[in-house]
Amino acid sequence: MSAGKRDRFVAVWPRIQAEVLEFLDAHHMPADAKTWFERNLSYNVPGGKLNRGISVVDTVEILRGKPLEGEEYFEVALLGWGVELLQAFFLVSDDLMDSSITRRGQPCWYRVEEPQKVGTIAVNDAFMLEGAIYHLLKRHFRGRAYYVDLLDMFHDMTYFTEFGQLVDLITAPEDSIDLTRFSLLKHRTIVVYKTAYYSFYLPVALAMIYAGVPVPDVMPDHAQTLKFDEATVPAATNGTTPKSPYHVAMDILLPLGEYFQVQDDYLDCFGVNIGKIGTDIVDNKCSWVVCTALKIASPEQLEIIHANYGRKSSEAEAKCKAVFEDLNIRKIYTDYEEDVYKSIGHMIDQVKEETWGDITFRREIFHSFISKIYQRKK
Ligand code: DMA
Ligand code: MG
Ligand code: MG
Ligand code: MG
Repeated sequence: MSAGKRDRFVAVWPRIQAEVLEFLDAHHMPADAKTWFERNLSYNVPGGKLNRGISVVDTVEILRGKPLEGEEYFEVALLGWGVELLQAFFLVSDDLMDSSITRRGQPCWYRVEEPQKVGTIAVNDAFMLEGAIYHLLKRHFRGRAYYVDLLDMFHDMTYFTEFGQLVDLITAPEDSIDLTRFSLLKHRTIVVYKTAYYSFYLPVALAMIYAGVPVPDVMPDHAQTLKFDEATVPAATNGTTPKSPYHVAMDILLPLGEYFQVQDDYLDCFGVNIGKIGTDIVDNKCSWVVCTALKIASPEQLEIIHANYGRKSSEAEAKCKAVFEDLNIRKIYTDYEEDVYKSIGHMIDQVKEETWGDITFRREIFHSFISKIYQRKK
């Protein structure tokens, strides 16, 4: 990604943050509450890679075939910051639930002690990050015909993410370690819901709604057709009716999001300087790494994994990692990455480009996305 693109996106954040905080003034909130929220926003929203937010801008520009200018740029960037606020809401709560230590190279928000201990106030702070999204949407889009489509999109993707977090968390209970609950199919259910919908489909769908790609009567959600016993996430419709561009986008972006979360799971175990300390082994998570290991481990190796996975000790964690090294999970991962990169590339090649007035649904939308994550190291 060019530095200029990122800088331009970051440059609108102060205005967005100021709009959010202005509303607390309008409600005569005490000064310390405003200062608290300001710190919450500054600490949790702008410090990440910003891929999700910038993808909203990229997608509208690709649909239009030209760069956005002035107030239009601001509006689209605001939708992008909406996705980043949603991400911050999920991460603040995820770190609390996962008992994580660091995020983006600094202590997780709930662990901050100065100038005042955050602790479980982080729960309310997460809710407020979410609340800011709807305040901003109302302020800027209340009168537009597509306002309700934007709202639905944020709400639906939020709900799906929460489904995914639920399955992630109950599949990893702290007190009962039972690896028979884990499989790559279970993993797919978890990651499509907890990551793919909001990280991949949401930014593109928002951009399509904003740019004016016609919204079908029934938006895709895969509930009818998403079968987790098949090798790839299948088509969103049965083929009798032509697919809407939203369906086409979902067909590509869910597998892409699955690949992204496999990378996240891999980096949790094998990454260096990823800005966060991996906790998946100690947290007993159904991660791609352990699911892959369980499939190929010898009886002796299985015994070591069973005895050490999900235990609250770094010795046990190290024993699991040693088995994962012996099983050559690193090599299996690089092969997986090549395969999935190729197969998603083929899916993109088959997208039919379509034009409505001055907007064109282009393959470039998906190329731009996959190039942001291919072989990522953090
Ligand atoms: C990420 O799962 C999903 C959401 C909705 C935050 P994770 O716990 O693997 O994320 P991380 O590795 O960033 O803690
Ligand atoms: Mg986590
Ligand atoms: Mg988690
Ligand atoms: Mg992770």
